[in-house]
Amino acid sequence: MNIQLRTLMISTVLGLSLLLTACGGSTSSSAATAIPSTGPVTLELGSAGDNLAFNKTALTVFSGQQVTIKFTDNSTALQHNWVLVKGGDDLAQQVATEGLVAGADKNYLPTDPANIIANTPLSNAGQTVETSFTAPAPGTYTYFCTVPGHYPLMKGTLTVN
Ligand SMILES: [Cu+2]
Repeated sequence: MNIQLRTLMISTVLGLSLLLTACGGSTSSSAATAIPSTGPVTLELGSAGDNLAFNKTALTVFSGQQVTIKFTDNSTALQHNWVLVKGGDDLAQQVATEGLVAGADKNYLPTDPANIIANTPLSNAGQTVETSFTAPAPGTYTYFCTVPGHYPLMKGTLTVN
């Protein structure tokens, strides 16, 4: 094969691949937004001592990821829980009010769990409680404590990428 023919073949192949790259724009952008393959994750947080606050107010996971939350009640006398709702602060306020109406017998959780993605049981002082769930669609979600008077002080944001 002479050099001229080789050069011609190489430039033809290069030209073709450039053409394919240009046409493949939509393909490469959808690949960039694909869900990363990530394994199960355990996230630990607690109450900020005796304060009505979590010691972590921001958590991040990937959509579709299997998530376990371990919540430790670092207070000396307070009950808490960790509740994740399918929305932001407005929905958290609604669920907190419904939980207050439901009362301690229902762990301060609404009878209808439609707005709740996950929740731990109530914790007593010094106790660690947990819950597992599959991370929902990308977005931001409020987690908070439904023990009366703790919301809106005791809350945080779960970011799902
Ligand atoms: Cu609380």
